Amino acid sequence: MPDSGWKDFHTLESYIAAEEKMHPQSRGLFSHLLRRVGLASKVINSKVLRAGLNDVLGDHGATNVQGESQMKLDVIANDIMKATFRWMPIVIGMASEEEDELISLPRPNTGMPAEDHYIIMFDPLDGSSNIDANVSVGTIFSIHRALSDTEKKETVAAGLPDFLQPGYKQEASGYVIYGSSTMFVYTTGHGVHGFTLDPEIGEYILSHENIRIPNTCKCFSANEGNYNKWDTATKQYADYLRSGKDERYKKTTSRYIGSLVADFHRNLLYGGIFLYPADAKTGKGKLRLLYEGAPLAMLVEQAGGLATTGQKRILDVQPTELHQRVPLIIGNKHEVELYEKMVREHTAN
Ligand code: P6P
Repeated sequence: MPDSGWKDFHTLESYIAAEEKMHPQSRGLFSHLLRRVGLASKVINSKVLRAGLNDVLGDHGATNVQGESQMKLDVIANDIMKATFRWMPIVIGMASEEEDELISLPRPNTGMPAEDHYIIMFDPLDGSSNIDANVSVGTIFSIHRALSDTEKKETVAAGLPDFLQPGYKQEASGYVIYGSSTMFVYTTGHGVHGFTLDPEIGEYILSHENIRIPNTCKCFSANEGNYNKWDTATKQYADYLRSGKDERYKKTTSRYIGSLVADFHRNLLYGGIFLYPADAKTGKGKLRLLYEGAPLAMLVEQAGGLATTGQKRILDVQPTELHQRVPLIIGNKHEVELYEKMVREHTAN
């Protein structure tokens, strides 16, 4: 019988179902939530692909809580994410980069304990300032179990503890990159797995199982236009990597897209270090902890890498507010540990 060449293949749905079997007590509700993230991303993908055609480009005219101008696609992607999860009985809250406050959802009488309910946080369309130039953009998501076992919170503040959990407690995290192809990359703590969207059938097909970040620093990724705003340790670190003094960095090249998901995805596959350090003046970073730093930190650690603020492992940072920003240094374990060493040495002097 001639062989057509077809190999066994997993879709996102079948892979999630296979992972679910690792949890015999699972009711499949978490898997359903994860699959819904995949669905939402397909809808967002269809909007991103047609951005130039639907006159959705350009400024939406509003600004978000970050003080950033909202591109129309930001708003559309945010609405798609909210519409996807709002009705799910196991989702009791959402938070978004595009929403000033958290969205607390009524606790239906599911009869299930609190820990079988979840909150989801997301940056619906990261890198959106690049949309008009057709640069890759992405969706980043983070899922935590709900902590409290109370009815619908009467105040937004009462719901906050469910969201202000350290990154090491995430149940799952991932991103979708809308690039030359669309990929869904996620982890539930059992490795990092990548799925490529086949536009002909509208299915995510397993293409990158058990992604491991190569132990080579192929890319140095930072907005070097901010060099003069960096603190001394960061400047010394950048200078050292670029000096070529160390054999490890002889072939390191500078690559910066200015779209976090695209920069992260490239470094995850090729090896490298991404830095968005604190501004020496404000002492603050630009990127947000809960729906950018923490989800990517979970992924990179599952892939053998590391993520730090410079002083602390990102996954150990105890959040204090919904949209808090952190310095983010993320990528190869060797390079992250070298950065932390330089920061310690500089602080000690
Ligand atoms: P800068 C995009 O606006 C974003 O939030 C991230 O996707 C990206 O890593 C960062 O900002 C780029 O910031 O200051 O280098 O333009």
